[in-house]
Amino acid sequence: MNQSLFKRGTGIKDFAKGIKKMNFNQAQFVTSAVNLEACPDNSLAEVAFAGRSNAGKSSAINTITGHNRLARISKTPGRTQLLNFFALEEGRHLVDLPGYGFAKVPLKVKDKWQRELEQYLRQREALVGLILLSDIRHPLKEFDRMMIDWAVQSDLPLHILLTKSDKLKRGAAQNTLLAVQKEVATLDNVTVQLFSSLKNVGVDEARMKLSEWLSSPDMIDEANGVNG
Ligand SMILES: Nc1nc2c(ncn2[C@@H]2O[C@H](COP(=O)(O)OP(=O)(O)OP(=O)(O)O)[C@@H](O)[C@H]2O)c(=O)[nH]1
Ligand SMILES: [Mg+2]
Repeated sequence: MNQSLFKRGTGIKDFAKGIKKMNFNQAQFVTSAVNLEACPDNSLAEVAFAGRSNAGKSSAINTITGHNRLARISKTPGRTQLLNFFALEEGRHLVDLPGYGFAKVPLKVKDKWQRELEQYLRQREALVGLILLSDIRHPLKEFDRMMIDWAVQSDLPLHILLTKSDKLKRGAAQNTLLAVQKEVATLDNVTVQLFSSLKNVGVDEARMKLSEWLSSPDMIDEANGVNG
């Protein structure tokens, strides 16, 4: 029963396959796009960070890149209202998406945003994977589940970060991880891990997943020494 759990686990062995590790510390802000048309046109591969408002998307981008204030963090939910692009190197991006399900945004604005977001997710060719952030204290709410279903149907790999894991005791955090792992075990290309920006939990594991997705075939060859 648990076989698939092992199969889908990330591990050090992934780097043995010759995945090029991205240089996260070099991340730079590129642009804030209001819609799909405004997104950078030089993108070869990008990973988007999605999740409910306040889940910790911007914090995670800062932690993963080792920058304090690359992505803007706020105590007021709904802070991120544009598609914010960060380049790790030319043409390889992380994208900070606006949070969904934020109640205080006027309905009209919310609808518009939902549409822009949907258009980006459906039509963005450079998109190679989704990081779904979900607060460990109330994981996988309705919107999260919709996002997972959509990713599976669209053949887009999805990796869940159970964020703010520092808010739970170790045992409770592990139990939640196991429960969520069990829930997604039958889904192709859906993985889960614990994450805390505050305590630097799961940063290497998340970087590994991003490197795996963002390495295009030619970069993997390069890492394997195929091209010299
Ligand atoms: N304890 C704890 N708090 C965190 C962690 N990550 C983020 N937070 C806090 O959670 C709040 C929201 O964080 P953001 O990173 O702005 O969340 P977001 O998902 O980008 O929010 P929106 O842009 O509104 O969608 C902030 O007050 C952060 O300080 C964490 O790992 N642990
Ligand atoms: Mg944000």
